[in-house]
Amino acid sequence: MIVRTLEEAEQSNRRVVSNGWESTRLLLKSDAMGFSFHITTIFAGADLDMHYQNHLESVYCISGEGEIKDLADGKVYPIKPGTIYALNNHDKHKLLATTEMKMACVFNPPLHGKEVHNAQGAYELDAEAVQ
Ligand code: 9YT
Repeated sequence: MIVRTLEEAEQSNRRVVSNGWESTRLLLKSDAMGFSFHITTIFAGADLDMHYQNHLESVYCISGEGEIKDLADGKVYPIKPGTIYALNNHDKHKLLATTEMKMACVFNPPLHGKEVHNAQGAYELDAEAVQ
């Protein structure tokens, strides 16, 4: 069994800070669960273009407000606490944070730990792992 707290993980190398967001990766590939699980903060005003070509991701909004735009058809969906979106088609998307947003994110396949977005807004499959 694996038991961790967000508080302790935030003090470790499981926390990654990037442009417009920070993410604490509570479960990673090395935990052998078949997915990774992260608590991510999107900073207020962030405008992120992403395209997870190598991963499926689902994102549940815990707090804060914003919107997600499907860049394939231009549809915009509001995000508020209780909203989940799933990028089941590796959907190219834009995430806008009206306020700071706390999100619970699940990735399949699981992340290694150090991933940040490449020029296409994707994560590479062979990123550096953390312990
Ligand atoms: C919602 C989203 O994709 N934010 C970017 C960070 C990502 N969720 C992560 O690495 O935890």
